[in-house]
Amino acid sequence: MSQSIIIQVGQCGNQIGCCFWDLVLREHAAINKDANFDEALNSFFCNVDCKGKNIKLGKERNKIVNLKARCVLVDMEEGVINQLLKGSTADVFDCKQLLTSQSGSGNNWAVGYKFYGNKYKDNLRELIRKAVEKCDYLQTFFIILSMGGGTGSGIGTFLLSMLADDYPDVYRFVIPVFPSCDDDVITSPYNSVLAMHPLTQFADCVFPVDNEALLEICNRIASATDKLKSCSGSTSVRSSIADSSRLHKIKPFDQMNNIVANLMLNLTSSSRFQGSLNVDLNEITTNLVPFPRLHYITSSLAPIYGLMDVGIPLRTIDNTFTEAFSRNSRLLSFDPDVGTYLASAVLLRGNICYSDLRRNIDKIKSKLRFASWNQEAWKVGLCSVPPVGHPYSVLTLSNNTNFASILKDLQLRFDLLYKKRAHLHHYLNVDGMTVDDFDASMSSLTDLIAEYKQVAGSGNVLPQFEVIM
Ligand SMILES: Nc1nc2c(ncn2[C@@H]2O[C@H](COP(=O)(O)OP(=O)(O)O)[C@@H](O)[C@H]2O)c(=O)[nH]1
Ligand SMILES: [Mg+2]
Repeated sequence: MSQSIIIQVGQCGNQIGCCFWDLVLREHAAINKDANFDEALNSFFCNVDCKGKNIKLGKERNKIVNLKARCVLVDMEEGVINQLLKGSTADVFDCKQLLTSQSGSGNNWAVGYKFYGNKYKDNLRELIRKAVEKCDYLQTFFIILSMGGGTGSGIGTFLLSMLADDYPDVYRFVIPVFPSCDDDVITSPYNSVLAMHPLTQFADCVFPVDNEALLEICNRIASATDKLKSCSGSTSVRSSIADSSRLHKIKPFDQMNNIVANLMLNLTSSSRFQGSLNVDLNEITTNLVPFPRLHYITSSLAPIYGLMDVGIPLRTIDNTFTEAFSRNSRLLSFDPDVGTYLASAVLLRGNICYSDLRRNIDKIKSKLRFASWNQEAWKVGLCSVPPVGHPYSVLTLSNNTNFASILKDLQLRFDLLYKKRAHLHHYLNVDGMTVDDFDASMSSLTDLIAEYKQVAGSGNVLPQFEVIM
């Protein structure tokens, strides 16, 4: 089995990454009762002896000595990573695999990309090299970041361009959190548009989520849990995230991050476990990305379980399917029904028979509009290992042209600031940052929106791509 390295950048990237490692460890602990270091673990973890030396997976099964996550932690302040190093998953992080600084990027993409990117490029390259050295067959880098801040969006996309240069044959998957309209960062439209440029140029696949959709899901989970509690006669709990956070001593973003971590868990289950119809990560790119720049894959997930919904009754496979395709399960707030599906995938986990799968796909397929030149654009994956605590799960992945609506919103919000040149001086004060960076990023975004429009309609113009001879 191949290996992946997770690069978590900035506050959001590190907090989601931490949730992912927690869930992955739980999942493997539930399955791997003998505590053997096996192929499944090897894909995301190293096994390290008491002197810190890497024990390679041999022909003989090895006992687990110390599991270390195949990851690199980057933040330009110390607080978040220091918290991770005190948390319940602290042992899984290798202290030599992190880079922090003191003052942060001040919600400014230019500080992240241009200033810190340049300052720390050798350190970053060295960290990545060390993580790569521990792999036998590295297939994918995952980068987790937020688009709205400065470090994740800036250094995260700097790293992406560096990986494209240094490891052109290794897939680059990005999980970005897009800002919502009422985002807490005023400069988030600038940061997001500037980050979109390298994301479109250098990523193989991007799986965008947004905080608006994640928060809505959390609110629904909380009110469903309340209903269950009041039905069963226990003390009623008010359905607010703040309340549930207090009750369960969780931080405000924890539940939302848990959902993103579940997306990653399901996305990577086939590369960690066996299945009758396994979909490897390279197949996702081949099947879901018909044109290189149009590589934004939206997702929905069922059952969506945060930290609160223990006790929600188990669903049948048909219910799980219906739930996965409902608007309530989308991890990005946009409407795919308005757009055209360029390709779609359903990744299932659990003991599901093929006829159940076919029946459900046929039922749903007739309701979705696919591109005329690709009516059969369905990819199906079946991983036999179910998620912990549930018999099945369904992850849907879609390349839908209405992703352009998210981009248009970003464009509008960017324009409002940019027309007045508001906040611009903070960016232009950073060495190497010019107005050209803004204009090039905006023009790349405008082109991307136009390309989605072209493939959605019957236009003859093909999306941009380079053919390397
Ligand atoms: N879902 C989620 N969003 C976050 C988290 N932390 C920050 N954000 C969002 O990310 C954006 C700010 O980025 P942040 O990651 O704090 O900046 P950075 O540290 O400079 O990369 C804002 O839109 C925040 O609402 C998190 O843990 N989870
Ligand atoms: Mg930060």
